[in-house]
Amino acid sequence: MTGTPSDTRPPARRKVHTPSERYGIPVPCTEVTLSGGHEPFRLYDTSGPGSKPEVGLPPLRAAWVAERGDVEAYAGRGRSLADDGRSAVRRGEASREWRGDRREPLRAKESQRVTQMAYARAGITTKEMEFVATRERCDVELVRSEVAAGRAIIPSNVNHPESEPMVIGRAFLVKVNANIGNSAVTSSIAEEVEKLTWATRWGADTVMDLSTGDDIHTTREWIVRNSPVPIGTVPIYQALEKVDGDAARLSWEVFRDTVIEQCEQGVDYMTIHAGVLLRYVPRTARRITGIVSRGGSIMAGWCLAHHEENFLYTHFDELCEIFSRYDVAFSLGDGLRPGCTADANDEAQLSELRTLAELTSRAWEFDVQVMVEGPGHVPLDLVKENVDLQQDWCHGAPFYTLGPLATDVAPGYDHITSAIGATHIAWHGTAMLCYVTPKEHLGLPNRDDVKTGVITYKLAAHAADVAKRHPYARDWDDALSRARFEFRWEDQFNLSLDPDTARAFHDETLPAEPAKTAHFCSMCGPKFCSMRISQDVRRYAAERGLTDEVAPRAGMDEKSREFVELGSSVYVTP
Ligand code: IRN
Ligand code: FE2
Repeated sequence: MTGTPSDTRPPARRKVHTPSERYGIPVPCTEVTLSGGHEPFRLYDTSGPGSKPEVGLPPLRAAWVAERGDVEAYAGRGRSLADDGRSAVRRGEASREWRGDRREPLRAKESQRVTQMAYARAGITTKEMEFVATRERCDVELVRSEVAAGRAIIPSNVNHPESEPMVIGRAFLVKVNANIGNSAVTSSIAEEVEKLTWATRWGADTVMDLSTGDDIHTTREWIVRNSPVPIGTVPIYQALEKVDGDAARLSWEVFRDTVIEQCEQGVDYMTIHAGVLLRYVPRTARRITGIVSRGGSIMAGWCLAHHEENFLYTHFDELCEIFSRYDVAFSLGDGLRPGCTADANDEAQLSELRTLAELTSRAWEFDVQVMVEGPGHVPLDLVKENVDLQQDWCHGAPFYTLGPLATDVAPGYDHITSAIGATHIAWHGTAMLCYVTPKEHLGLPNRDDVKTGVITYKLAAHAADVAKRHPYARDWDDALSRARFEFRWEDQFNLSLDPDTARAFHDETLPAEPAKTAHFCSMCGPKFCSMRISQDVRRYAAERGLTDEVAPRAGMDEKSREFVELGSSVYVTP
């Protein structure tokens, strides 16, 4: 594995590359070397090649974008808008050489649409699609046709050549997004890059930079240049900073310029709360928790202050034009999502969803890729209805849900309350899950919270993949189960989602090296290990040429004879 200083993965896990079928593109994965003559096992890998933060990652896709011949470099506006970087300089971070914004941004040549959807619909199989098919171990035609139909997206801004393509769609592995980002109160740029690297190391498939406060532009530049996964943002947050936090002063123009600035930097998808219509706002009045979406409340505030329709809705076609020139995907925001189980699936939420469905179709007219955001807080019995309605109304566009939390009573454990809902919703067809950390509703996640959130969501996503009978998912489970049954402890650790924790827990009670090959662990001890006993049963059967089915009976008959012959009795004489 590429070595960041914090990288403690054992050498039994290493990055290898599988060449893609047609173009021979090297596609990374983690290879786990197994003991006992077992074939190595390959895991999906999101960690990227590793980078020095001040240099950034190599531009893997730059040549692919260039050779299509449909983009041009131009003098972008990002640079002039980058003056918020000055406070980073004041904080002493300028000593790190900042590469960002020196490159000229790319955009589509006049009247071209450079989206993966446009190519897919034209019958073109891009290198991005091929990369994705190799990663997912599926036919590239499945990728192309799902993207063409709008049922899957490959977020891939032409200005984020550092990203390793990935696909979001219900026909593919369920993906996990991790949110990072500083707030006005805490955390530096370097810390945010570190969180990005940390999140992708544990398997985050995309990362959203939700920075607010100072240095939004500079922070994002560092994040995009160092990110091997697609980056998402909520541009209304930065637009609000530009008008000093006064939602009423927002305008389409300020918002549009912010979006273009972020398109030029390479943001791959953007949350746009265009479904919060003026007439829907009163429908939230009787809720317990009103509007909990930040973007949603900003837009609701604007609509009420001006008594006008949401400018994201009225200017939606212009946004589509812009997105189609960079290949930025919409993540249609659920600004009216429920913030508690009592508010789930109410009229406000479903009205917005109907509008998001209308906007999905409009974006597709521009060949712009779309996913639709979903709740929030939903009791388990209402989870399936959410997916079914979204899939039906939005013509199969990928669903991207936040949790949902299945109950509201466990602050401090909301990664778990939400993973319960997330597993169900992913099983029923959600394509990507937005993680929730233990700090949800309480504070800004630190490094440990990011890891806990990612691992918790990876297991929710994987449980859904297993339930959806994704062949790769079961293979992984089976490889680990075999290792467990055969007491290949190291293999078990190395195949697990979090080898460090698995190993540490085991070593807490049995730290000695021989315990790594022992046929028991400290949970049941050597005498009561069910796996050891069933191995004995199998050995007994094999030695006597019995099938597994009759072995226990025959074994017991023999044992009982031995027992009786020894003169033992279970009866206690009175
Ligand atoms: C995902 C699904 N529904 C909401 N999300 C995410 O919530 C969204 O992508 C963003 O990362 C985060 C905050 O969104 P609001 O609160 O501005 O809606
Ligand atoms: Fe919440």
